[in-house]
Amino acid sequence: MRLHLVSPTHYLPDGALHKTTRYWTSGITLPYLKALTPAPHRVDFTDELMADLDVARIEREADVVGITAMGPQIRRAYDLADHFRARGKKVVLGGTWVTLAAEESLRHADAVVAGEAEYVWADVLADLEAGRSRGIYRAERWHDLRDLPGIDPWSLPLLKPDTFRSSWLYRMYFYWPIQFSRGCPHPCEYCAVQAYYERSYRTRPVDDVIEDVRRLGRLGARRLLFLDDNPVARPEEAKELFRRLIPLRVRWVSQATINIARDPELLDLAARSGATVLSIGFESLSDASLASVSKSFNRPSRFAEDVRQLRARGIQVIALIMVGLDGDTPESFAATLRWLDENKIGFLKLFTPAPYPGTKFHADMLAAGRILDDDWGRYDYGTATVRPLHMTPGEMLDGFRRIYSGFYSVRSMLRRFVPPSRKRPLESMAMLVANAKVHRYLRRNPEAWGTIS
Ligand code: B12
Ligand code: SF4
Repeated sequence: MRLHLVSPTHYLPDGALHKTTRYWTSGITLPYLKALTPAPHRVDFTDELMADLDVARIEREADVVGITAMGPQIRRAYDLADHFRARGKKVVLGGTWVTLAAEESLRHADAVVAGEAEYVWADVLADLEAGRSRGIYRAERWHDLRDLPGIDPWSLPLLKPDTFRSSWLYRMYFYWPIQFSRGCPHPCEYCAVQAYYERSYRTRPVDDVIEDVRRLGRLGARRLLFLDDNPVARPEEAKELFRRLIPLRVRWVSQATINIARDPELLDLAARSGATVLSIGFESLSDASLASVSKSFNRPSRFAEDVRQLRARGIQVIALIMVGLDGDTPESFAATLRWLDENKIGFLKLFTPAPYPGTKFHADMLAAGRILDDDWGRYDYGTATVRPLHMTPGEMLDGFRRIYSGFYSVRSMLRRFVPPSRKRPLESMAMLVANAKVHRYLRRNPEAWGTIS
């Protein structure tokens, strides 16, 4: 059969499709599914974020359309699924959102892959080819992550291969995705990752990851992005990886919990192995807010020292902060902005609480009658989708915009980047440039607060 795999983009408020011409990294879902697809099926794919979907060609050539989706993209995913099914294509949906809303997704598809595809994808395709479907396919066990099929790195959907070969600037800009672990053992109630993986956690054999890094190195790729949600959940395994990375002289960025800053050996190894930027889910400076979503392990009283430890090793911090949780009041916003400034946070992503389906947070908010909007297309982290406890939705959004515009103001940038970090001044400059770009982007696109990535 001929397959076309799609990662949709999301709709803008005016109904147009969000597009970009350049992106600094790429997910691997589509090339990875291609690598997983057994012969003799043939696979093409499109990431709609940067490329337009050739709908007429897919209608003409494809037998099966496979669609993944994250967050608000799900609305476009359902629209595309309905469109292609109406034209006689077999449609399969999969990915995090679909897994946690499998019954709903099946209303738009011939088959749904709930959870990992490794053990079920071949069966799905065999069934569709034979003209049948079991509906929702769910593997009986997690994959052990050994010997994962290798993707064709040049086919990464958001990479510009020619530009990578010809431009040193682009080589500094693009981070090649790799994966060390899947899942997360923590209980944060709003988090789709722990819900999808049922709080399980696995790492790949370090040898396999190192082989991926060497392979990328042979292409000239020295800047890497871990797609992991929490690569340090098992510190001893992470330390082994970091030790093995040191001689390879790469630079890497990742998400991680703040726990990385509380284990000096782990943090030293991370820095020595090339960690330059870490996205950390601080979520809130309020203990009550953190407790309300079961993230008390974060402990705000330690944050300033944690950030100091990271910065002392030349690691820039991207802070992920939720605005309007149950311990927050309208007074929380100014305090949050002050903290971000004082601790010289490198980059900021704010999130209004978004009750993603399948999470405990969603069930709780539904039971409490606090869900304000059930249009999935608006679950973009910049919309009031739940009623906050100690402020109005309007006050929450106002605070959200105030923190963002304060943080990306020229005054805050000067406070945070002058004088530049003496460790890794180049990375510090790159972060300043990223701040300046957001500053400009938000001035030109005042509606885009919810979509900074
Ligand atoms: C890279 C990435 C991005 C990149 C994507 C770039 C691109 N287009 O390539 C960027 C930064 C742009 C991004 C953006 C967002 N992202 Co994102 N992203 C990821 C990340 C880190 C890795 C994805 C990946 O490549 N995984 C590796 C592959 C192999 O795993 P996988 O996708 O899960 O696929 C496996 C299975 O799920 C299954 N599968 C998946 N899709 C399909 C489809 C079919 C047909 C089949 C059969 C199987 C299948 O098969 C695979 C093998 O088992 C994930 C977290 C993660 N660890 O996965 C978050 C994640 C997917 N993102 C998420 C979110 C919420 C977002 C945003 C909404 C955040 C925001 N700031 O607004 C935006 C959405 C964009 C938008 N506004 O429209 C959530 C999704 C939650 C949910 N319930 O939908 C995740 C899980 C992160 C999280 N911590 O919650 N993201
Ligand atoms: S630590 Fe991060 S990835 Fe893990 S459950 Fe909490 S929010 Fe999710």
